[in-house]
Amino acid sequence: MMTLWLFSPILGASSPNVVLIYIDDLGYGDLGSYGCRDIPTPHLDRLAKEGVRCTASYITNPPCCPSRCSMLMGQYGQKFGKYGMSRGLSIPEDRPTLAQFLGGQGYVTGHIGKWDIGSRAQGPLQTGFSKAARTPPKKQYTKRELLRLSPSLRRKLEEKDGKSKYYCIDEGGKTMWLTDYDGDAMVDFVQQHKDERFFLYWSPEAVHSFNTEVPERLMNRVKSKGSRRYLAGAIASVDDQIGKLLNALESRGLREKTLIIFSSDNGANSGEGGSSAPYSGGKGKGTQKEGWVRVPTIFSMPGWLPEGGVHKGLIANLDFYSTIAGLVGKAAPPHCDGVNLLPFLRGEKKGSAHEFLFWLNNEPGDAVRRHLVAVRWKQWRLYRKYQKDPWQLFDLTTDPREEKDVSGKHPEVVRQLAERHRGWVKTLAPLREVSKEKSPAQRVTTGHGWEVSQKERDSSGR
Ligand SMILES: [Ca+2]
Repeated sequence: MMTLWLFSPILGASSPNVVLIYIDDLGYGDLGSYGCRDIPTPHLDRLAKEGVRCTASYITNPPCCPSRCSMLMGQYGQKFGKYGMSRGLSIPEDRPTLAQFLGGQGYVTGHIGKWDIGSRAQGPLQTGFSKAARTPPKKQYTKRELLRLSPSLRRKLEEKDGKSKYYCIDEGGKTMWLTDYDGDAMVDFVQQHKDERFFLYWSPEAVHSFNTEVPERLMNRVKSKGSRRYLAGAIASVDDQIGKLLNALESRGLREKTLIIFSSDNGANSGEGGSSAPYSGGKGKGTQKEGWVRVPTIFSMPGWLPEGGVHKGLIANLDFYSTIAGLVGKAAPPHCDGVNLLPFLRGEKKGSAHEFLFWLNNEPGDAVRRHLVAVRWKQWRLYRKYQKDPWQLFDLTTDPREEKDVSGKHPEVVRQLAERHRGWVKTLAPLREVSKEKSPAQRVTTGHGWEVSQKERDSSGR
């Protein structure tokens, strides 16, 4: 019966829910299901066992801000003039965001956590979300508390006038770990909307630096050594929230009606001890290598997607939009560059959703270390830092750490991929600059509970 439901048009009318979880700086090698051995993540391991793990999942527009913009638009950022960080650059208003698209399908859409999308005027409630979790007030360290901390953490906190990054104050006035607070908000959202079709987007501050506030109770659970213990503790806390979410869905009979997508906005932060294994590179000094753009990604919907599956084809975060559109039985809007991954994840279609993926991150104002021009095709990675540089070619199957440039051995592969890149560049919009006009920031207010959009208030009295 499940199979019939899956392959029939009823899918569109059956109101599947979607929860999209987008971790900040989680590396390819930092999850148990991707080979990590020192951080226990039982709930994420279970999610992988109850779903499909993608081994070639990419962020075409790293880091945080462009990654999130292209994900929410389902489109290469360069198609709307975003070629790098360009924080504050608006996202297009002439094509629907993923949240607007799902709102149009009758979904209640919620956001929790970090935003970092679009212009100051484009908060979650201005870009299609029906509601957004208010930002809880941060813990304020007293002078006496600061004195008890390690000198390096004290310095970091003093730079922020003693304001915590990862501890907040809950509604009852108690100090609480922010990631735990977010997890409770996810459960609250599921409870409030269990009888509706919903889309929930959780983008935690975790596991972005600095993680040195991580408490011993989390670090005691990991086997990691040295400074990686902090990051590992932060990842263990993310895992706790996945446990809360799975429990919230299961106890309400929603687990098989909910697609969970779990991914990261860019690759590992090696400065925090993050791992890109078996690849090299990552945030900071490693942005020229695979580890900066390749991330763990899991799709789980028991009964509707294979369990314990592995998908090796090329995918990107801009596919989430098209995949979710496919799930609700609709074609993605024409602007989308992504592919509906469902037939690939179910094994009905073989091979790669994308034959090629492209990078052109050369916004003049962005950090020089992040400039990146690249193409992925089959086992190959064609790469150069600047347009003027000669191409380098790496075979990721035999050389995952990109230590041997084989461009001289395979000139035809270089020529053909370079030609593909030139063709792709012709489809892009010109570089846009961040407007200097200072419109009022439409941020979610500090407090507790949910901020609800005007449209949502008018339409439903929720
Ligand atoms: Ca990030």
